[in-house]
Amino acid sequence: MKEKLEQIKAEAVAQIQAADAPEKLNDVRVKFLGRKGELTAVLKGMKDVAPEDRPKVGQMVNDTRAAIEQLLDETKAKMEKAIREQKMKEEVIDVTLPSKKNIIGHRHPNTIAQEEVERIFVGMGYEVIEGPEVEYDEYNFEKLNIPADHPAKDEQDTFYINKDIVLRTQTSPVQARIMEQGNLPIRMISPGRVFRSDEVDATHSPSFHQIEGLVIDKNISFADLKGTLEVFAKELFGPETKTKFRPHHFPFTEPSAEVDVSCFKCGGKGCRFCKGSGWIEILGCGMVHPHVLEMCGIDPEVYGGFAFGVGLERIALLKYEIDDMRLLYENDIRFLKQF
Ligand code: 2U9
Repeated sequence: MKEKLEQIKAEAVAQIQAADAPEKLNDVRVKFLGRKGELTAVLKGMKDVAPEDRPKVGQMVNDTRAAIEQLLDETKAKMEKAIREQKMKEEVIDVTLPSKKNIIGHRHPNTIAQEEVERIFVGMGYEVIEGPEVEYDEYNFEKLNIPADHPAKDEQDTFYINKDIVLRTQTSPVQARIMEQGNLPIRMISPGRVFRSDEVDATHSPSFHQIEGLVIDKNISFADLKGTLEVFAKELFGPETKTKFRPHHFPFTEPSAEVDVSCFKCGGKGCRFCKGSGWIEILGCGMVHPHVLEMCGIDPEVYGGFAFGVGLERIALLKYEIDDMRLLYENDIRFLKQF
């Protein structure tokens, strides 16, 4: 019996040592210790053992079972540890590798230019106020001193929704609405999309963007307008920039002017960029017409103010030396990424 048990134990040990996976160990466990296993078969044969030898044989069987069980447990633990270590090695995370990049697009040159203009005026104490793109004719034209028979109202220049409602042709109606609210003084800019029935070419589009500014207070003079726009031009195009105010006409301002800046490419000597003149036109401006003040509920005897308007695309084209406005609307990421 003793030999038989030793033989079983040796066989089990050999098979445990040969096992190369936890499942194989389980097979060995079933084969030797299971209900139909070899050791159980020995126990069942106890009835043939002389009663006086039974405790001794029983002890031997238990010792053999314990030894096999212990070896199985130890080998299983070793095996699982090795597997875990191997896995840790294979799954190692290199935290120094660059992370996956999200494709997040790029800010549009118009947006960059708008934020730059906003930064400059907010720095001078202006509020940024936006308004509706679809407007009453009354606010877009009438209150801005553009009466029914004015050529600016021409059907060919304006998108009409019906006879009273238009796609705004300028952002001035936003300012007319703020004036009507009557909280004075006013120091505001209104950026936004405007619409005019223009053919598309290198410098025109039926939809473009403006930023208009308005200041209403007591004792505002043309000197305030000049000083403000000189600061603006220097901030936008550099401290060496000179400004030139040329008389002009707008229905909503009197007197009115167009403003040129010295060419920031050649410094004013004349080059291809400024078409040899040394100057580049950037905006229109003027003192708010008394009639506009009156129509918006402000007493022109007490209050006065100035206003100005810039085309955002024009600023973007100049600042980033883009020679065709259509590039701004194609949204080709290869183009946009350059700014
Ligand atoms: C109110 C009163 C007056 C806004 C002004 C201009 C001059 C101007 C153009 C620039 C290029 C339009 O985008 S553009 O084509 N604008 O020259 N805009 S004064 O005057 C106002 C605005 C609101 C109540």
